[in-house]
Amino acid sequence: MRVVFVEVDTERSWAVASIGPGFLAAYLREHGHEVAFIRATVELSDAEVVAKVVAAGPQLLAFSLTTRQWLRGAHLVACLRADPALAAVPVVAGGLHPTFAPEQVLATPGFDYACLGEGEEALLELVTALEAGKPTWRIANMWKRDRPRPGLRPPFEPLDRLPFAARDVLDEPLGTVHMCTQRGCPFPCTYCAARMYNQLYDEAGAGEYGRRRSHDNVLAELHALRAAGRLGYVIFLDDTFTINHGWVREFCRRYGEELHAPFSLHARVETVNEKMLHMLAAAGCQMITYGVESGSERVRREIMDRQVTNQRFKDVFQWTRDAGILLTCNFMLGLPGETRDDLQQTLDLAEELGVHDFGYFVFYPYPGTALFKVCQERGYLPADYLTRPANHRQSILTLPGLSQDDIGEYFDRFTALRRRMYLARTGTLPPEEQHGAYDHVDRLAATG
Ligand code: B12
Ligand code: SF4
Repeated sequence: MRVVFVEVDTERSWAVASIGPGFLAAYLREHGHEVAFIRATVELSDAEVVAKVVAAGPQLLAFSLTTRQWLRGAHLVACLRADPALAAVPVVAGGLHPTFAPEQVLATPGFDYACLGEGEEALLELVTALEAGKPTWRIANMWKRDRPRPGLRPPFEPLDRLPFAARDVLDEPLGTVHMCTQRGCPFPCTYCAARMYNQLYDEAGAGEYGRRRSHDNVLAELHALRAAGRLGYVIFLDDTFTINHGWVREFCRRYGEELHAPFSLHARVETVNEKMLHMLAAAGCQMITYGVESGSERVRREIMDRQVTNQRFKDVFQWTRDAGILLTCNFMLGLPGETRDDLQQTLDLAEELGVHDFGYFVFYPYPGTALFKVCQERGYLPADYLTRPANHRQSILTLPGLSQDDIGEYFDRFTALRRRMYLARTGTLPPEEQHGAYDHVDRLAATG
């Protein structure tokens, strides 16, 4: 069967497409199916997207959707299904949004199946059943419209049995490779949708979601990429790369000896120490992104379920710099229970930490998360939240302690801080290049 994955870009194209389809496409190809990939970039009109998809000749259309991609994704599905050439082509959606808002997805015209959780085996089973003309409503993880919710199959194990990701579907710039070595995160952050996979599988009694690939398997993929002339810079996308110190130690030893390509990763400050940071640097680590999220210890403790102190951030950031690794971090603004004073503390900490760069996002309550429930129960969420954009620049919430203007003001103050940091870095450049850096900051602020 010929499956066409459509990547839905929203305000801008990210440097990598959705990762899930990279795994799914490789798995389908391994089992003899054809896969094509189309990126619906923001420049493309609806008609152009439809024309590209029709030309790709799909027998099944597949969408991977975050909540942010949902609105345009639903719109494009309606446009695609309105075309006579595609009216009878079934549509399946998977990823974070369909997993945690499946009822909404299946109630939306054009969607036939919502995949809950991991998709490799479920999608293969769906494709096989469609091809054979067999019933498709009893496939674990694959919820068919107007049918009962299916059960969950156990997480795929071992991850080493999965084929390496299909790079054409990831649409990476040549030389940069994105790698996933683990699935699942055990931490309890209340705003995070990623950790909800663990909870989903736990509650369904389907098994332990957290798994990691072996060193042999990860390195074999990287060696293959080097042999193909693709290995320039490696971005490890894992939620918390540094979770298991034994795994990281062995990784650093082997990666440093065998590959030593520059790489970046995400970490939590609680999971690193000075020694590990030096090991990572020696192996080729050039940049680490840490989640700071708030400068208010009260907000982190009482609202986010994160017990870490501000001092820990300062210490770990210093150790990271001492190891010669660049730093970036992320902040959130506008959580339920936050005040202007908390936002000021976040801005102050951002300034004090003096990182290479940072991201800052207006809080959006993702379906399935603990903070989504808080917002719903306390009436902060508007009734029509499902039709409002999740753009991370404007809050959709009505909060007692913070107005939209307060959040907007602090969003702008973060943009101004980022401009100042860029200026400090580019101050010695000619004025036109400094303006280029300003434009970059403003573009990011305008597109989230
Ligand atoms: C890598 C990553 C990115 C990458 C790639 C995006 C992507 N969707 O893969 C980039 C940098 C582009 C990115 C950007 C953003 N991201 Co991001 N990202 C991640 C991260 C860290 C890992 C994703 C990943 O690689 N997973 C590994 C793969 C194998 O798992 P998977 O994607 O879940 O796919 C499996 C199943 O879901 C399913 N599946 C997935 N798609 C499909 C499709 C079909 C047809 C089927 C059948 C099954 C299926 O099968 C897959 C294989 O088993 C996740 C956290 C996480 N752990 O999920 C956040 C995460 C997905 N991102 C998130 C967010 C908020 C964003 C941004 C909005 C941030 C921003 N600044 O605005 C943007 C939005 C991007 C967009 N296009 O809309 C949220 C999404 C929450 C939500 N409910 O929507 C997450 C969960 C982080 C979090 N902690 O909450 N992100
Ligand atoms: S550590 Fe990161 S991925 Fe894990 S639950 Fe917290 S925010 Fe989510």
